[in-house]
Amino acid sequence: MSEPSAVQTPQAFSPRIFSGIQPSGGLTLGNYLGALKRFAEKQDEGTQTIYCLVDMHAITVWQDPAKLRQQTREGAAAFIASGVDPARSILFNQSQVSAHAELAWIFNCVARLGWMNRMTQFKDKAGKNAEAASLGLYAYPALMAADIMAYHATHVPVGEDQKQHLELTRDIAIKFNHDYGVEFFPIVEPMIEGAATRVMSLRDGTKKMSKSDPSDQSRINLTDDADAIATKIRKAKTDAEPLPDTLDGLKDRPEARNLVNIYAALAGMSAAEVIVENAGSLFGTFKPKLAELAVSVMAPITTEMNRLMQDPAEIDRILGAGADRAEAIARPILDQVYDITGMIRSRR
Ligand code: AQP
Repeated sequence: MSEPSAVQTPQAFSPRIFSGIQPSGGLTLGNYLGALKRFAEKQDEGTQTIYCLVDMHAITVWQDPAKLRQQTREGAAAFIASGVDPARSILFNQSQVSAHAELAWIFNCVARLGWMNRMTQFKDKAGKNAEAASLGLYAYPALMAADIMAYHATHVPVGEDQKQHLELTRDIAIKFNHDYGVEFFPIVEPMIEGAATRVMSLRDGTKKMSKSDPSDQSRINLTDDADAIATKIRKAKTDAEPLPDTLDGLKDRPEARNLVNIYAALAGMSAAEVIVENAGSLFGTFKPKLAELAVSVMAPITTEMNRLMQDPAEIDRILGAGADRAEAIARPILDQVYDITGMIRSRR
């Protein structure tokens, strides 16, 4: 008998994993620990994995065209350097498969304004001047639902920050199925797992580490060299207390908790194990140890990314081949959506 899949599907859909990352800037340690590292692990567990550079999501805020192209290739290099194998996973950029945009329109007509108004990411990103935000930024979660549902994906590995969007994806699928009287879209399961589901800023332990934070000191970029990583960790905001001997002792110490979580995720340990191993350590001792670990994990990834970036044509070829494979799955699903919704498809 074969091993049971690590992914359990609650209904009559074959397990299929989909996830994406925006090429809206250089990727961070948060993207690596919360997403990329886990994407490679999921691929190695044997479920079909589809991964996407969501360039159409990226333009919901202004992107310089030349930079967007560069960041998309760099993102693809980051996926591959992190262990995503384009022969075993499907790796492509979103805009090459028009099913995403087509299904997003239909979902725009399923999702309710009241649901969109509750999305905290829109509020965070639009800030105080929501009137000036793009319509695309507002509709972002419907496009994300389309990304996932265009493949009938059942499981989505993401960081904690995407939980609300995945709940909306479920709501859209439920409403579509209900309105049209079908069991067509699966109800997706978020996979928010591991010691670093929310890596925080190195300057403020209450804020998510983000590629768009104006302070470069707040994040570790996948392109940072060993010196930059060590300096950023050394300068990371902390407190003067030693590490406690139980996790409870980190309750009101967000910066300390963040560094412990990062250490745990990089070392493949639980945060509790890190505390047991380092109880009583001052940050003067813990930070160099963390820096050494971070460099040893990140340096091979950065080196491999740099090597892959020497050949942008090969990256474009990989993305194109991935898009062909993605299209072959999404197109028949879209054809059925048009049929279900009553759209005539009579072209030969
Ligand atoms: N700090 C984080 N900790 C854990 N996971 C994270 N992710 C992002 N930041 C962290 C996860 O990475 C995946 C891709 O995210 P994204 O690029 O599509 O968008 P985002 O979540 O909005 O990430 P950023 O870095 O904050 O981008 P900007 O600054 O452009 O908005 C997701 O699975 C996310 O959970």
